[in-house]
Amino acid sequence: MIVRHMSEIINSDREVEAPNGNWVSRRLLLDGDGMGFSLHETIIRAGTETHIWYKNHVEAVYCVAGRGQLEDLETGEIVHIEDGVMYALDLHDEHLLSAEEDMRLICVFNPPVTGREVHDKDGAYQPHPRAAQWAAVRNAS
Ligand code: 9YT
Repeated sequence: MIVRHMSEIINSDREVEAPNGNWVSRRLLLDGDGMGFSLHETIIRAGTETHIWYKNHVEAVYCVAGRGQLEDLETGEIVHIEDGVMYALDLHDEHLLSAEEDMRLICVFNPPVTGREVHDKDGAYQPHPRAAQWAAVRNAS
């Protein structure tokens, strides 16, 4: 069993700050933990807007505090985010994520994030080293 407290994550290698300061990600579970997903608590800072396009991952996000919105850049759909809202980027949906208040989000990635990934110029994380294997698993389900 793996047991961790957030106090062990903060100020460790598992705490990753966006270079533009828009968010901080506290990575409770990573690829090396062998769970098949990574589990993060992310704080999206109030007043920020972030372009995100996870071409190489799927992500589920559950908001437990704060308020903001997501704009789907393909469909134009606006999703209002607050405590209790979950969204899943099952189609690698390109979007803008903005926060009116600091938002506390619980995020799950597959393939798992491996360490200290931050967004590239397109808003993506680099592919997992065994991305093809993970794609085969997802396609089989
Ligand atoms: C919601 C979202 O994807 N925010 C960006 C950071 C990401 N959740 C992470 O790496 O924790």
